[in-house]
Amino acid sequence: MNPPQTFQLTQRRFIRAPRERVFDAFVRIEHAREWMCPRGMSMAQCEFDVRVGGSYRFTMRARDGDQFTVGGSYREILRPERLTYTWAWQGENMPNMETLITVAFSERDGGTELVLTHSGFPSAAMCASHEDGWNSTFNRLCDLVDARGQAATVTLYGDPRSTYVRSVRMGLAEKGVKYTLQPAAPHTPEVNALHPFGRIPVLADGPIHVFETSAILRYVEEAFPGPSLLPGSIRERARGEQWVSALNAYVDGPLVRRYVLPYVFPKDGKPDRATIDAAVKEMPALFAALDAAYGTRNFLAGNGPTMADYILAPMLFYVGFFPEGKALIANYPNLVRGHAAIAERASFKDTMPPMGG
Ligand SMILES: N[C@@H](CCC(=O)N[C@@H](CS)C(=O)NCC(=O)O)C(=O)O
Repeated sequence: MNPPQTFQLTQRRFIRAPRERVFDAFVRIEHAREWMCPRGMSMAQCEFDVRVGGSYRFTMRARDGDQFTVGGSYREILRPERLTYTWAWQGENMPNMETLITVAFSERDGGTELVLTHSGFPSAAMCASHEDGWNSTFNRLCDLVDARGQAATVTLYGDPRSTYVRSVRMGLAEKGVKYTLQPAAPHTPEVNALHPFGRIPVLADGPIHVFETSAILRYVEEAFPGPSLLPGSIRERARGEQWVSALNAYVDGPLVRRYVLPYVFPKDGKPDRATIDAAVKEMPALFAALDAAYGTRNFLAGNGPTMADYILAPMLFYVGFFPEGKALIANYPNLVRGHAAIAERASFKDTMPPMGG
């Protein structure tokens, strides 16, 4: 009888750190507990007996308290070239299977090329379900051993003059996430390859790509520790979500696409007056809605700045540069006060778009 078919995944990562350092990150418990689980999780408990035949076991804990325990035994320990160990999820609701992991470490371009082979999955779906977990886990390994830390894995593609790019930059700054800003214009081959509609921003976290500002900010919120980008209560989170959606659907169009952009990119040397004038007519109702949303607070939702504020602030910043927008905003004191509160923050000041040119 033929043995049952099994499936395997292979991942390659170039890591800017010496091979010994990368190898040790797998076998030294004090290093492993810093990275050996996907982003947004922590190592709750960890035991390593690193010798051939020795066993290991560790528990990953998600933010919501869910725990996942994995264990196995070491088959081969060849520092710094190769490590082989078994991997089995434990607990009642986990798949009952023992898989095998081989990690090969080779020196390349002053760093290490790591090749992970995770084999023995009983189904293609089970195999595929481990892909993102390893991607995210290796991002953390890079954060730990690459001298550039998170900036080695987190890249934001976009133009720093874009309102939405700035919103993400503000969220990253508020969260304390280091990143590389990769200048990229909409609808270029580079962006089209990452975003099906060719828009900016796109966030890359190693091989993981996320597009759409609100999705990116959510990813940043859940993947990284640091101050929350969301309000604390269910009601306020819904309020924040409501404003994120409304800003994208009803506010960005008239304020940015049909008011700011015709000034910034005049057609035939002249701003398109008809489009601008029509957008100006929409402004009082928009500003009144936002003013009411602020009420006596300085934020659109909750008691501190959140995603909705990071999406609105870059839009208002540009509107205030042009005469009609500037004059109209001044009639809405809560809006003025709320914007002034965000404009005070380092995340706003440090992401000023380059002007002119
Ligand atoms: N809904 C998208 C909007 C992104 C967007 O429109 N970005 C602008 C730059 S601020 C862009 O890529 N514009 C190109 C275009 O409109 O085709 C998001 O939330 O990220």
